[in-house]
Amino acid sequence: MSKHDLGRTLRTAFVRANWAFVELKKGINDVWASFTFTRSFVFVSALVFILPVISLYKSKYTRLDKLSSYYYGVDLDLVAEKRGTTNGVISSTRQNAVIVALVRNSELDKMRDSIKQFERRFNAKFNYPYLFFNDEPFTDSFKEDIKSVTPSKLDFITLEKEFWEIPKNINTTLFTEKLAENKDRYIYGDNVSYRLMCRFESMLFYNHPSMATYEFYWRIEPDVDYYCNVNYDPFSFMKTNNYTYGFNIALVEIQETVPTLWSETKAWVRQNQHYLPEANIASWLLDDNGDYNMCHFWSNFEIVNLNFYRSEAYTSYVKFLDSAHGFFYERWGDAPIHSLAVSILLPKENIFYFEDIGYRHSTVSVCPSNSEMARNCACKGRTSFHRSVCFNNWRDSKNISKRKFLDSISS
Ligand SMILES: Nc1nc2c(ncn2[C@@H]2O[C@H](COP(=O)(O)OP(=O)(O)OP(=O)(O)O)[C@@H](O)[C@H]2O)c(=O)[nH]1
Ligand SMILES: [Mg+2]
Repeated sequence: MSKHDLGRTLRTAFVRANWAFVELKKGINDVWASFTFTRSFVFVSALVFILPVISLYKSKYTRLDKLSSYYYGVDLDLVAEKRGTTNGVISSTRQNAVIVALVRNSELDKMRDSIKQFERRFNAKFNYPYLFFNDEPFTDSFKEDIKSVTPSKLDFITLEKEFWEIPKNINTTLFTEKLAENKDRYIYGDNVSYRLMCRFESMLFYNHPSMATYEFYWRIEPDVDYYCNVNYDPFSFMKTNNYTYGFNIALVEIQETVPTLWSETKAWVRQNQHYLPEANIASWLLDDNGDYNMCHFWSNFEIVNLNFYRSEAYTSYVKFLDSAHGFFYERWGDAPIHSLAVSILLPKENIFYFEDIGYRHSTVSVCPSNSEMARNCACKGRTSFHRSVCFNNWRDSKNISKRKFLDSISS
């Protein structure tokens, strides 16, 4: 219906309603009844005019949500408004940032799907470059296929041996025994490449020469979903607000994979107290006895200022862990290691929870619980992991002083 037709219909409706009102009122003689009739009439008329306006307002978002699968983003970005950027206007300040995936050739289809969603939801508006790591050379078809879904700059890196090898000081016999022992105890219990992946993600990737020029990175993986339009630049947002680490899911690690991670971490802290800030947010990772409660930021999604990983403190921590051999004799994951380091070496103010970036990995998905944010997302009907014990720990946690932290881990 054109604006002109709509105006004419409304005028006609108004004249007819007026006529009906006058005619009906003629039949009412009692003054009080006449007053009540007038009041009811005004009320009903108001509803008749207001309801369509409300529904138009609501359907605007529903329509936009549907349309957003065809267009890159929505016009009105409520999250960006919250974040202090103006409506749909994309900040011109680009960061030195890169999207990074470690991936196998065999995961091409799933990687392509992740990139397609990532482009549609975010990167088509910003064109940040991608960097793909692999322990084997990428096939031509992998490269061509990925090129076909994004115009952004792409780097395909075959990892040199030093980024993907079992260190010389790992005792082969003991390692074989440990793999056999852990085979049925937990997922990837005897998987060697999974351990190399965790070591690479914990302590190597950010120092690869191909990463040297980048200050920020956003980790992506094959077989993930991005539910929300991200119409602002999270890298700029982090830079402006002095955030070092960004996450969107927090959950519990399998205890059997990290039996000595906490005792090694405590040993490092005791020897390296000079690296600790005056206050940190380790409280969310500690139980009542000062032991590690297994919570962690799920690192398959993370947006990080790489200066943190490249810092003297973090480097010292992961080298210490590496020399304790837990990547191999146990199965330490990069998620608990990143989380322990970030939470011990930073206060809460430097860590950001990206509630607005709805996401799925494996069987766990998150959607904004904030209804304004959810309007940017195709999340309807999905269950969300927001209420996990670990997330609640994080939400309710407060910084503790360096002294209190050291006291709490002294036993
Ligand atoms: N090139 C390469 N990539 C790997 C290897 N192992 C894991 N990856 C990648 O590293 C990332 C994490 O590995 P996943 O197997 O997904 O590990 P996960 O997320 O802990 O486990 P899932 O819950 O099973 O997904 C993914 O992007 C994988 O594609 C490997 O041996 N070679
Ligand atoms: Mg995965």
